[in-house]
Amino acid sequence: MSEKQKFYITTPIYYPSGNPHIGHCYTTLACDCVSRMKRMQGYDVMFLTGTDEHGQKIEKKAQEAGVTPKQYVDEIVANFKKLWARLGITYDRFIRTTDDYHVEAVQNIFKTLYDKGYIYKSEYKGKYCTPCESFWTESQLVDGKCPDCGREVTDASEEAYFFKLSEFGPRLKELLLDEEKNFLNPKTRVNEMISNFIDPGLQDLCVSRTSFKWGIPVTFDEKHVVYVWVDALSNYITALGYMNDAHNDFDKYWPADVHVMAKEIVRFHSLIWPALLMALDVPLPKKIYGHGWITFGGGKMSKSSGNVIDPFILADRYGVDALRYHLLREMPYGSDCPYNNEMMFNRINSDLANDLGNLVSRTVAMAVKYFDGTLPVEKEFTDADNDLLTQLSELPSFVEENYESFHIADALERIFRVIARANKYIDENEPWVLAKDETRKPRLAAVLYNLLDAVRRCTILLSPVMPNTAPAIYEQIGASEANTRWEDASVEKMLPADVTVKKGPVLFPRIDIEKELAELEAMNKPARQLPEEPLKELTKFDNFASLDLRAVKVLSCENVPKSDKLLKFIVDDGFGERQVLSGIAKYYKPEDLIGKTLAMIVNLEPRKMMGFESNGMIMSVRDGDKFRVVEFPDDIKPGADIS
Ligand code: ME8
Repeated sequence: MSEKQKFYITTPIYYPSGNPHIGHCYTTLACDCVSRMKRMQGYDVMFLTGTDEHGQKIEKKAQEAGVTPKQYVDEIVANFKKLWARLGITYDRFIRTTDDYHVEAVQNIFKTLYDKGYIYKSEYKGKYCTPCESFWTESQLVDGKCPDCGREVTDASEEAYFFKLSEFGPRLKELLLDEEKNFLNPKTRVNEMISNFIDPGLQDLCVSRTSFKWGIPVTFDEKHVVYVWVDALSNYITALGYMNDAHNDFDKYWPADVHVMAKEIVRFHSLIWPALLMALDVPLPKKIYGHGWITFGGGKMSKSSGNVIDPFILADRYGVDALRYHLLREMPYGSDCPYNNEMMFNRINSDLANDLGNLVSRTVAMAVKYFDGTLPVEKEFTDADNDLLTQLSELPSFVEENYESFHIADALERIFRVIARANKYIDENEPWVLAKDETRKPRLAAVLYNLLDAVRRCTILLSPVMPNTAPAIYEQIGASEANTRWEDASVEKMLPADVTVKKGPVLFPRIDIEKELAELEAMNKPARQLPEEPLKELTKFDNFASLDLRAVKVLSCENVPKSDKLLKFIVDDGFGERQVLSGIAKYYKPEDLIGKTLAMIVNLEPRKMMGFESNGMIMSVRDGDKFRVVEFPDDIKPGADIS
């Protein structure tokens, strides 16, 4: 390449509403793999990642934590950066949407769209929950009620700015259907976008909010903040200096070569984002890739399911490259993939320890054993080498195409097929038999040389995925910088004819699966909770006998107004109905307790709480920092005494 070609690749900017997990790792690793390959190919790469820090959700989380939104995100952003450093992510730029230059640029973008007539002021109509101060759409409601608190909602409207998304339907459809551009991948997502969104008719998009503060203010109407997706999507150009002075490489890197993300946000990237760019008269990104999800036990990740999936722990225990390899190898193109530790251990044992690790250690060990580590120059190559060599020569272009189009798992699968072929080549050629016959030494040297060169070529292609392992392998097989550039994977017999190998540590120790699973599970168990109070002093039986403990049935249960602690019950105690209060509103929804049979002290003196009389006490048991009611099976009759 005379002048370096540029390559601009982005991950989504992640919400720092919680710490990063394995799902965030996948996208970032996929982008890292492609960036590393492109750099090796001589491209001038800009790999952008970052964090999307505004919005109501983060405002709320910060409030709950008792800190400012900025304090809240600062801590989590630091964890994202720490994780990317731990995983060897080679991003070139990290954007935070709270960075001043981004804020200024988004304000400029919003104003430009307003001045051009693409943004206009109107009324936002929706369902409003007054206590939550939230607008909901019809489809977000649960049983017609607020999805957050379950209360009634009312029709309401508020002043808001709208983006004329509806104007862009035809141009967006043309873009998505353009075979040559091949804009949105995988192809299946094109149909989804067209039939679910474009064909039914795109609605104008509400692009400002007044119900919360944590966002970028609209400069010409300060009670509004910019809708978080307009703020977020703009990062891909503001990070390069679009409408700001902090950077100066917009002309150099834009349009992006590829935006990478998971499927749930493809809609924002393939409809709203191009429409915003069209309105701004900015060229469109070249490609969008929406991969599937890493799923955890059929959906949500769960600490109690025995799946330690803290990426820091996995990287520390099994190595960064093993984790990188596993995630990239397992995720099929465009579809979902479950994560569990056992799958990872099997993958490490079979591919990395058995196939790759053994190939390297056996080959190096034989070169040491039969030739003291340095191969003789005289070699006898034969037709028996051809199959391995053909497979090796077909490999680089396949891997390049598949990495670049994010069929990373397919590329890795193919590399490991060739590694398996090399292992078979050892068995076919039986070096241990050749070694017994002095006249076969040139053949033995050729076999070992072919193996070392196969390892060299495969390792180059693996290096974007396993950047720490590659140099360790090069050292063992006597490869150097001069024969491990990207293009060297396509060149046969590049190792010196008298190559010298060097035994090294085991690349991937085998994992004792049962033992590891047990250890991870033990790490997951919460430490035993010590009782908060010491045991009380001994007491007389009569004291206990004076308490009237009964099973009671809950007839009704509701929240006490203005109290976030108390629930008000009407219970059947077997003799009649009574009202009782209990401070367990944080742990139960009232409706979940109705009909249950609970344990209660029924002869406590009445007591008033928040204006209501409580006649007795419902018994609960501590569960960590929560309380759970003591329940009996349904067939226990109300009034049954507890002794
Ligand atoms: O959506 N499997 O941020 P986010 C695979 N701020 N990928 C996963 C994943 C999983 N289980 N979980 C997360 C946002 N991801 C917006 C983006 S961009 C202008 C604004 C990855 O923190 C995947 O890339 O919810 C997904 O699209 C992204 O994290 C969502 O991150």
